[in-house]
This record gives sequence, structure tokens and C-alpha cells, in this order.
Amino acid sequence: MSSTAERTAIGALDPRPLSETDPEVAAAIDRELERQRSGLELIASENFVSRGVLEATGSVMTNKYAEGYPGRRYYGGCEFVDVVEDLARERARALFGADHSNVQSHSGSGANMTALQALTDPGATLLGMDLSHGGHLTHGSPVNFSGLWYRVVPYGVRRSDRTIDYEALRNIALEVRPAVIIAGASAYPRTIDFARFAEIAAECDARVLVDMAHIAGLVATGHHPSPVPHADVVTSTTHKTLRGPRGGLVLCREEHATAVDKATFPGLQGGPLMHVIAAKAVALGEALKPGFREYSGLVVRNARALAGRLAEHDYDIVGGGTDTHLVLVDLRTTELTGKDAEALLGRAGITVNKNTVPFETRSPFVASGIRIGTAALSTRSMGEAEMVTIADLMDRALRSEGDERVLSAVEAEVGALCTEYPLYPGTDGTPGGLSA
Ligand code: DSN
Repeated sequence: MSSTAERTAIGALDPRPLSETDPEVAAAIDRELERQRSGLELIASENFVSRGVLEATGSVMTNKYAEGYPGRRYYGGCEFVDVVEDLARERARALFGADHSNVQSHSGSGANMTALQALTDPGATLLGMDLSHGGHLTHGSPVNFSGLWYRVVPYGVRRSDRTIDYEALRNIALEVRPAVIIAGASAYPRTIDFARFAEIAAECDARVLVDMAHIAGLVATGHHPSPVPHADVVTSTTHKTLRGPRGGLVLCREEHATAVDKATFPGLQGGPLMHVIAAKAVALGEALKPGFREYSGLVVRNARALAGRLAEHDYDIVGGGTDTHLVLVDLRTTELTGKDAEALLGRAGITVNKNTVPFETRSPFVASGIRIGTAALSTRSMGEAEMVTIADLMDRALRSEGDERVLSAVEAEVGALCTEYPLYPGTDGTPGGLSA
């Protein structure tokens, strides 16, 4: 029999914590935890998951291969991963009222690839929202698989109020008669009228694909109208307003269930990430609880408060406000580019991303706007009063012209706010640390 020393030598079942076995990686994780704790996270696509989601993501289910679906796997030993995948599938169906769900997509982009493969063939015509009007890369950008494999015709927002121009969309649809119309966005703050998309699609015999990645949590709680009754297929990520682990999700009508499952596996993916699926089950379970409805309501109220205060400081709010978690600021009324603004705010401990805006004239690396979201800070329990304070802090940083004294003063106030609303208190942020 091998000794403990011999077992440790081959790296088997080493009981020591990561800080001892790989201090470099452990130190980077510690520093990331400290960064998340000490700054104001306003990236619209990010959130902070629960201890339960972290535990499941860091669990032994990462060890398991499970190609196939519950009860129909290509590997033995799947009885417990089947439990979590069934829970995740059932909770997704219940939360969104869908006929069918598939929880295996590794990402939102993968989910969109799956949906397009299930609904149509390469070479087909798609309508997707222009990237600079708020769409996503996978909705037809020429540099993405969607633009390379399909014939894409973009639609967008009106110049006058920068909201979706449904009449122009209808005219394009009637003219090009697409196989699929993609609704959904990554940088669009207002309510999307999914029923209108479905009406237009019916007129030209197109399928409707809705990517609800950004608003999934709000849809789950009725804070944004649901796309499910109007769409053939709905895709999402699980880590934005839904507050789960990083990953994707596909919902569909019963008629597309087999095509969606086949497109996911074996069409586009091999083994599912069972630890992530376990964490999706946990997050979907959390979203079914009453507290999540209160959380979503806070996310939306916070975004309104932030947008309202930024408007009082004379920033140009795209779409005239927000109905969601997201605020898009067009900085062309200032001297700043999106890149400048992201950097200035970053120096003050406030994280946002530069973003293109409708009718953009700059490259995406520079961009004329910033995108802001309230999902993460709402998880920290910050409310509308804090959003007003944060808008004031942002304004001071943005007007600072890079003055270190101003930026340091703002950073100190950011730090004080973060201390008042602690993140993962009393833990080291790792699954082991959290359960200790
Ligand atoms: N990268 C995501 C976002 O930030 O919106 C979309 O995939």
C-alpha cells in the first residue's frame, strides 16, 4: 500500500488548500475577491452569485463526463449528475413557463449557435439588431459565426428617440423575408415588445429567436414582459440578472425540443459541464423564491434612480431612460470618449465598460458611450439613495480631467460605501472557504 507521502508526491488527493499547492493562482483569486469587494461593480452583464452557487460550481461534479441527457447517457455513473440536470431543466421550465428547456450550453453565444442550428440552415437570411444599436455579436456581426455563416440584414433604433424602430423592422422583414428574426440585445435599456416581433415574423413566415440574456432575471419575476409566449426559441445566459454561474440556457416550444437537444449535443458540444449545471439548478431554485422578485424590483428601481441622477448631471441617456437593469450613456455631449470614461471611473474604483452607441462614429475600442448596470450592486443590497450617491461620484470622476486628488477622494468614498455593504463577509471567497 502506498504511503501518504507517496500519494502526495503524485498529486493524488492532496488535502492541502490551494494557497499551499499553488500560491500563485490562490493569490490571484484572493486579489480578485478583494477587487470585487472594494469596488463598485457596474458592468451590466455581471453579478455576484450566492454561496450555494459558488459551492456547486466548485464541486466534484466537475469530474464527471455525461455526454447525452438524463437517463440517456454515453457514460456510466451518471445517476447523481442526472439528478441535478433534471432539477435544472425542470426549474428552468417552471420559472419561465416554457414547454422545453436545455441547460447544457456552455455560454450565451453557444446557446445562440444552438438555436440557429435548430431553427435554420447555414446560408439562410437572418434579421438581427445592429451591434452598435445594442445588438450582440452573435446576432449577425460580420466578424462572428452568425455573420459568416448566415446572410444577415441588420435593424436598429430610430434616430429621434433611439428606441427600436418596429415599422422599419417590419419593412425590412417584408422585403427580405428572413428565415429567423432575432430579438434581444446587450445594450438596449427599454422594454422590448416581443409580441410585435412575433406579429412581424408571422407576416413573413419567419421564426422568432429571442436572446433574453440581459433581462432573464427580470423576465423571471415579471419585471419585463416574457418572450416565451412569442418565440420559437429563447436563449439566455445564466449569470447576468439571473444571478447564476457563467453559462447558457435554451428554452423552446415543444415542436423544436428534439432539434434544440440535438443541436446542443451532439451538434455543437461534447460533455456538459455538470458542476455548472448543478450551479444553474441552485440559481434557478433561488430565482423561484419570493426574495428574487424583490431583488429584481430593486434592480429596476436602482437603474431608474441612477439614470435619473445622471440625467440631472446633464448626461445624455440613450432611449431617454431605462425600463431594465441597464443604462447607456452617450458621451458625445462631453469631451470624453467611452474609453476615457471607463479609465477615469476605473481609477476611482468604479467599473463600467465602454460601449458603442446608436449611430456610432468611433471604433468599438474607443466608443462614444458607457454601459452601466445595477444587478451586481443590488445584490449587495444597495438601494436608490446609494445610486444617487454613485451617480454623483461618477460625475465627479468624469469631470476630474484626470486630477489625482479628485479621483483619490472619489475612490475613498467608493471604499466607504463598499465597506457599508460587504460582499462575501467573513469568507475567503472560495467554495472551501465558504463552507469552512
Ligand atoms: N459580453 C456580454 C455582455 O457584456 O453583454 C454579452 O455576451
